[in-house]
Amino acid sequence: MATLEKLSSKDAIALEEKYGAHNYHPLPVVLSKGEGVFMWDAEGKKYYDFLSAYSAVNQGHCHPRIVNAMSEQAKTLTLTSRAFYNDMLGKFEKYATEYFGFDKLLPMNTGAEAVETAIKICRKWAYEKKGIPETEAKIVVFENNFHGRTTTIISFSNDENARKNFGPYTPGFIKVAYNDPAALEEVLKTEKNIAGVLIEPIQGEAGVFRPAEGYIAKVKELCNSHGVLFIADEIQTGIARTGSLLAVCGNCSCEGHCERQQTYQRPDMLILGKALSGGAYPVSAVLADDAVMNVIKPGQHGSTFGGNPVAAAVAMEALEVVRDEKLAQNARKLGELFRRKLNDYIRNSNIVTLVRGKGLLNAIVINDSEDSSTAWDICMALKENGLLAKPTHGNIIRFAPPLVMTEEQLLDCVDIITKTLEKFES
Ligand code: IF1
Repeated sequence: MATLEKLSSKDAIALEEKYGAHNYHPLPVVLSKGEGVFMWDAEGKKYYDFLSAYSAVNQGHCHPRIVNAMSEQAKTLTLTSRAFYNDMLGKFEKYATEYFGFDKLLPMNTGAEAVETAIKICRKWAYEKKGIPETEAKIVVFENNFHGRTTTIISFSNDENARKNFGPYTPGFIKVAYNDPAALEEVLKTEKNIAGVLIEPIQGEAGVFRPAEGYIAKVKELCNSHGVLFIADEIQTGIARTGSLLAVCGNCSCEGHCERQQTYQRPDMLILGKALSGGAYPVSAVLADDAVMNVIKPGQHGSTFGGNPVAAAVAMEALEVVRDEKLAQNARKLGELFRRKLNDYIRNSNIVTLVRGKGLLNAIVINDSEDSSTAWDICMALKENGLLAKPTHGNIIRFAPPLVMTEEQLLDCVDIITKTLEKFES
């Protein structure tokens, strides 16, 4: 079988079924090409992408500038390891730290690795700067969190499917209710040896759950007053997805770092992944200031591929595209339009309960039980009608198109979605 030989959808699925581990339950569509907001299946049928690879492809599929940066760098130098310097990493670190407004960056590859990195830095900081007794540090996390799939990260998940039979679990985490400032305050007041608070500014896997206005500001304030690190996992919400560069930027929709301190809840550690590369390559990172990042010394953390020259070139270009194409502003504008149009529909709907989200990270809740197949059936029908989205939790459908979408395209998609939903009304 030649590597680039084209397979039919049926054959491609059969191969995965037979030779691949069954750790996913994909929608039965086999994609073979992507461009901007569109994807094509193996038979050439065209679809709007309404998932963006879980918000990794914010800049659109195969963005020519990102692909060009990747291929030019791939022809020149791909990997050195960190045993030696490469002439791209420092440029990326300077670019990204200025872009996000932090002193330093630590590069990794996947989101889960960056979360692990932040946990390690937080613990080390707690022992060396805060004087917490060794092995006693605790990190506060939240009910229904999703931060990845390593053994440590699933240790503090409350999704049984993600967790069960993968123990023994890593200790040192305290779970509190999300969107409940009093619960967090209580834990910070009563528990000893808390090192940090790890939070998603909007909970993605939980069904695009957006906390009350002012909640994140309160979390930051509580972290500051108790001397613990405020750690934001913006792997899914970051890089313009929610209508600002970061979800912690609040109301500000400028592209790139700015000093609008009233709405910006600056984290002590910022975790990025996914769209940091526009989906072209696995690139993740942790950003922090010197007082935190400098606890890491040579030999204490790293990765063979982290900070490789292709990743550096791709990430710089991906961030530059976000700024040049004003993707945060576009996500904000189209997100408002999308929710307005869907709310118009929902007013007279029995099948959809509500639409929620921020920017172009949205979800609808289907009026059926969590174990029903309705959301799945709707996604199958959307697929037939040329739009790809995925259910979460049985009764929620996430809608997260690439941010390079035009208003005309979005209205076309709203049309597909509402016409599809109409068929499910009772
Ligand atoms: C899968 C969800 C999205 C994340 C946050 C860290 C990571 C993720 C906030 C880890 C990853 C993914 C992974 C993907 C499904 C997906 C997801 F449905 F589970 F919640 F996006 F919505 N922090 N999210 O959302 O990043 O190691 O995967 O690079 O298939 O597990 P990763």
